[in-house]
Amino acid sequence: MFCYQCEQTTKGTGCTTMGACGKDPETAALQDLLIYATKDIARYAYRAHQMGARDRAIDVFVVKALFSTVTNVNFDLRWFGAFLQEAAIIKTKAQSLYEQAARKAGKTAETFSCPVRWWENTDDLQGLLAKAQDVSISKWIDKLGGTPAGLQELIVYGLKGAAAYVDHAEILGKEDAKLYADFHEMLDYLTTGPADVNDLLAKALKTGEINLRAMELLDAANTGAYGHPEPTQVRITPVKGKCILVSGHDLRDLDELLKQTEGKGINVYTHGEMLPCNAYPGLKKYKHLAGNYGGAWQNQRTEFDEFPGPIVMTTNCIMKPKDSYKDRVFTLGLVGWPGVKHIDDRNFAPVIASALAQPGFAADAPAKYITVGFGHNAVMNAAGKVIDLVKAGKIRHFYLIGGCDGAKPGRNYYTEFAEEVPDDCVILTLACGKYRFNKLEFGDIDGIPRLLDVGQCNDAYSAVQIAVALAGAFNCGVNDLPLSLILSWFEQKAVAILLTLLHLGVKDIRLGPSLPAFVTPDVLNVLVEKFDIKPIGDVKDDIAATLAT
Ligand code: SF4
Ligand code: SF3
Repeated sequence: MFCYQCEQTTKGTGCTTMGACGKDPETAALQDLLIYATKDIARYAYRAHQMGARDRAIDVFVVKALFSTVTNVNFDLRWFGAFLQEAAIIKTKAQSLYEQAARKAGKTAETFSCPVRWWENTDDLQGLLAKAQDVSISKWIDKLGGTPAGLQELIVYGLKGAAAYVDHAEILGKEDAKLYADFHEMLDYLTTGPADVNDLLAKALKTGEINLRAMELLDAANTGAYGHPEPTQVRITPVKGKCILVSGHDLRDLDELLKQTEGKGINVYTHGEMLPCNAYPGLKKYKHLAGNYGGAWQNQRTEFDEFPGPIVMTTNCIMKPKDSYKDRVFTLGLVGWPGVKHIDDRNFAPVIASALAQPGFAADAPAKYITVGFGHNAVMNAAGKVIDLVKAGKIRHFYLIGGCDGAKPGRNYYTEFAEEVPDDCVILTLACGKYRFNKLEFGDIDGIPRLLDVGQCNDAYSAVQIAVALAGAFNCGVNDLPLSLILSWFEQKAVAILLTLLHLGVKDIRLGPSLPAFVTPDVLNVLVEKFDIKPIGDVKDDIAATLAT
């Protein structure tokens, strides 16, 4: 196997014998083959779209396939075997859709050769595994060289991240045919074996634009279904009683669970990236949404062990469950772990039965709260005051300290950075990296909290909206604002967001805790030259540098 798609990749270069995440070589191989299959399917789907023909099943499948290969989503070999069987059916559909559309348009359909005949005998697992060896990323690196291969992967990872957001939006009934077509176009581009560095970089930025629209679509889906997040005090200590913990990112899953548990004497707690759900009017209306339990994903093996009830994993990031709590874990949607129960069609009856059979919390813990819910709508409502405070010199600088969390010790940088931010500066934060500092006391500046939790990783869209609005108010560009971006990455959604920021021309981003293995020194040079992107360094030096500009 060779996988270097996430920040925890072995030795910072690539997982080759077993994933640091727990992904085994066979599952990694089928994930590679599935990505190869989506590219093959996209050749037909893209051309069909161009002639006005689409099949929603193809579009949705490609997005789900991409999302399923994001780090820490699905570790189940059999699942990917089944996915490839479905992919073969989808390929036939896409091909005939394209050929019919071409016939209708009086054109001759192109024919494509595909060296690895992945769609044949998909029920033969060993055969699939053998074919997967021919599409391993290390093969592309050997063939094209590290820089072009890494840039191709950068695009694939950006698409994987964007696919997660498109999938969440689709679940809430929001879709955009053009967005699906753009996924196909980009995947089709990758089948041509592009090696021109400038062209690949331009396409990577285009992937950032695709992700911007994906996040916009999801923002509309989430706020359309559940209202705009509003500043909300969330309890972060448990209360007495039976309980269920929900982790991941999907709002609809939480909503359905809250509906089905209403009146059953079970409290529901959010975990990880579900914390911002407590701020949506359509979700916080449920009295038994009792607050948040625990922190970011990488602490789950301790936190889940101690939680006295079942745990529902809605998206990434699942880790290998300990035997002590494995029978209390339930996966949903695209998440999978071999031997862990999977909930279909959001029928939570088994989860409820498990909650009632578990002890629950014996007593109330001392009450503690944090405030969340500063999405773009809430911040815009306070924009007038914020602008006055900037003009009066009371707010000197804004920091966006956000992104994924992870287990590396270097991530303490983000905690120290937040602690060292001067008192006359405001911190915006988003995604699970915020758990590094969101329980600290930051106070306020004339009533404006110094720590504003914008939401989940996909709410980077909100942060962009806020930055654009501030730039508008000060009649300047986003890069001229007293704003610095201090980002942490872990998986491919963070890659997608980074590409979005670069697409928007945002410069001077500090990125850590380490730089992606798929970005070679050549590519890094270009990024530094064009975007002044830098690795994180010493906290005090970095703060001084940001305040000096
Ligand atoms: Fe390694 Fe990350 Fe790939 Fe897992 S997802 S195999 S940790 S690079
Ligand atoms: Fe976190 Fe997985 Fe990326 Fe949604 S939950 S930001 S790491």
